[in-house]
Amino acid sequence: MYLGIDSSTQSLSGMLIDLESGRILQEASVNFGADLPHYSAPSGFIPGGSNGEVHSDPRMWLEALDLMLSRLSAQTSLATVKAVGGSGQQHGSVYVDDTFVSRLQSLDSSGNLFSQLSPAFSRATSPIWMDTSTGRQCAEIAAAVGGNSEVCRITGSVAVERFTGSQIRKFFQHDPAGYQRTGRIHLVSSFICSVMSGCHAPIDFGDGAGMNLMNLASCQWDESMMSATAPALWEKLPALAPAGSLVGYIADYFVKKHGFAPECKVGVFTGDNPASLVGMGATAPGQVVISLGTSDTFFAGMTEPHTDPRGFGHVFGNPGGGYMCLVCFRNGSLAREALRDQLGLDWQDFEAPALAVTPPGNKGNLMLPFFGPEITPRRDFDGPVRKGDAEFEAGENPPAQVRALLEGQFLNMKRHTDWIGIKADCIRLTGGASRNNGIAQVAADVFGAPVERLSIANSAALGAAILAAVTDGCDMATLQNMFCKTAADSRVCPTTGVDYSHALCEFAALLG
Ligand code: ADP
Ligand code: XUL
Repeated sequence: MYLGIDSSTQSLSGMLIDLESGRILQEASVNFGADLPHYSAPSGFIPGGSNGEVHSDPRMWLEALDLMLSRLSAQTSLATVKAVGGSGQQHGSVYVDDTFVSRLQSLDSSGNLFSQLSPAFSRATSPIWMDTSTGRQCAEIAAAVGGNSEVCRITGSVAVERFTGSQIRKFFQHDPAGYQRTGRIHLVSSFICSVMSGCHAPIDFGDGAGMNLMNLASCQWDESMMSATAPALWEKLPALAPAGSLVGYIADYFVKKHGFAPECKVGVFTGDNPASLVGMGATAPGQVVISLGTSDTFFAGMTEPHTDPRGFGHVFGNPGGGYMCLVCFRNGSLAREALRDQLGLDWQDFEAPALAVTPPGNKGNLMLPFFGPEITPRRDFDGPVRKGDAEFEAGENPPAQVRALLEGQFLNMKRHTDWIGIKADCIRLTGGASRNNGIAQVAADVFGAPVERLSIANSAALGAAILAAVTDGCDMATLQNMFCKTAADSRVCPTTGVDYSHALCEFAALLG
């Protein structure tokens, strides 16, 4: 039995897989908004941050970890779990002082994680990937290393607001004493892994590449990027290690509290997107994945690291070896939810009547589908921009609004992934919104390719569980053949005769 843990934006989930039967044994999930309402973070982050700041409370992640493991162990004994692997929302960072490891090692299993570990936080809240507040710090970092093309050459991405480097620089500038007090800066992934293993865990090359600090060619922290970011940073960053590396054995707290065996291994955790690449069986180059979670992402394995000339896409380490490309869109599920709620609809209404009564192309009604700041392209929007007939532009005609939002999201995705140069024969779809057949149909139509979904929906947690087994000596490709099967009736083919090339030009013109 292997356990995968995914700590994502809106929830923390666990998945137990069994290699003998090739099946999932159990899943458990904690939704931050619904299960932990006392953090006042209905979508997993603290609302109302100023100037684009988006933070989460790391105590919430700890409380969720205990709760998820209690739920899982109430259903299945965890005593035969041979290894734990994991993934976390990318870029988010957790700041701890020098007492962190001693606190980890003296955890009392009659208490809980969040109250015993919270005194170790040297920054009370954690900036997450939705944060767009560090434009100034990005410009300073890029200037210090000779421009964004140099940052991109070294790290695989230009200096990006949500990436950890500019967030660290902002903390150093705004709270130098807090920065000084910080002994280690973890990513969400390496933070949860540290808690599970009772020591400072390393960061893998998939998540490490999302920091603007790792040299993509050498997979080492880059001297010039670190000195452009903040002083003495090399003392505060965890080690780097390939995916599948062993970090250690599970901490005694989890043995006593949740019933793990002391010999249960803990593998290095990775980012949710690299884990999803594993869980979608897409680590080998050629297979494109679209994930429709809180963020919408488009990613694929890559042999050589070529970068996005527009500067919006990224190259990360691929847990299967080599590289992966990734483009992330901030207005994903939360934009779909905003429109759904504005129109008083539910998800079923998206499929029918909305998409059923409107034709592909939406009679020329087009939307820039941004309900807040967007990162691809990087723009601050206050709300969607509509272009079409008078009724549509006035926000009326709900079915046309729904279709315009979805077509706009996929047209924007198509436009900003053209640099990758993969013409996919078939696209694999995952994430919460992928179960919606109407949304899947719009994706197939806009990309002009069939889409399919896997029988296991939570691909990040599945990828994390597969990586746990890899840590224990299993072969990744064999496990992917076993678990990453497409669901029987999940394939959606593009509608005959539909062509979005004109709409794509119109969309690009509207975007400007
Ligand atoms: P994350 O891992 O980023 O926290 P998930 O991949 O779990 O997010 O996706 C959660 C989102 O999926 C929810 O915010 C919700 O908007 C969306 N979702 C869930 N079910 C549906 C559905 N049937 N149709 C469209 N969207 C859905
Ligand atoms: C990727 C990104 C998001 C987060 C949260 O660059 O910012 O996809 O990983 O899912």
